[in-house]
Amino acid sequence: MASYRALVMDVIRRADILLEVVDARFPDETRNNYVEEQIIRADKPFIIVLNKCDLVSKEKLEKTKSRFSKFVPAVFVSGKDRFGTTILRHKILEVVEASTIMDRDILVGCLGYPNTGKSSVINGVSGKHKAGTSSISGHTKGVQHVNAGSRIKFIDTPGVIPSNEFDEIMQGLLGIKDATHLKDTVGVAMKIIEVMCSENKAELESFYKVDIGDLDVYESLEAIGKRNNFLKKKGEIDETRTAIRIINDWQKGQFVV
Ligand SMILES: Nc1nc2c(ncn2[C@@H]2O[C@H](COP(=O)(O)OP(=O)(O)OP(=O)(O)O)[C@@H](O)[C@H]2O)c(=O)[nH]1
Ligand SMILES: [Mg+2]
Repeated sequence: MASYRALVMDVIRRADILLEVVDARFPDETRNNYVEEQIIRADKPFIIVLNKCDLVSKEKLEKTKSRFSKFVPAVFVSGKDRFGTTILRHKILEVVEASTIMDRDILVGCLGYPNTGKSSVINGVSGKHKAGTSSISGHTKGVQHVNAGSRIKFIDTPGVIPSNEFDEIMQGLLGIKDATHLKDTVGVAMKIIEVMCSENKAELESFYKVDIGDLDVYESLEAIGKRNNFLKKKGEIDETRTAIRIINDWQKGQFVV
């Protein structure tokens, strides 16, 4: 815990501007109060980067962006598709008032929970795969500098904010733990179904070619298992196998919420 705080403080101290990278599907949950307070206290500017915007409908993104923008500049991007990265580059230069830093590169610190896509955002803005990324969280080990050209230099950090702040279900939803590391796979899969049924049921139905209609969450999981022919010896549905499939599909980014 102490080392996480020390690392956050060190990056804030060195950077001219901070990016707080959040998962656009869970923007409130993946903002971090402690980090924001420290940035404000250090009197450094920051931008909230709503990453993974390819997995969220345009309407929801716009709503979140305008809600956040009342207090802090917010930009939505997809590090994966390199969407919004030019806007982010311009925003960085605009917010930091580049004209006041004439004699050196602008240092941009990137902070956020594990797996929110910090390294992917840096790569998206740099236009190159300079920062290592992985679907397994904890990929970025130490602090790394990435030169993005045109006077921007990023400080990439490991997912330093402790992910144990999240319960297991949320760790599954955020891809902090993959299916092999989750104990309650059925619980996580049921939460994914619940989220999809409230946000975009049609996508879930068409992806698995099932008709969910009025089924409850568990019955929906069973319907998906049945459709995939995930059966045990006696013909009952293999709920664990079904749950793992749903978690893998979710974490691969198959569903837009
Ligand atoms: N769909 C989608 N997936 C993304 C996006 N950005 C990152 N990812 C995926 O999210 C996972 C984590 O991306 P990283 O860039 O390694 O995330 P990070 O925050 O640097 O992770 P750590 O260094 O482990 O903390 C990878 O599987 C990426 O492919 C995005 O914009 N859209
Ligand atoms: Mg990383």
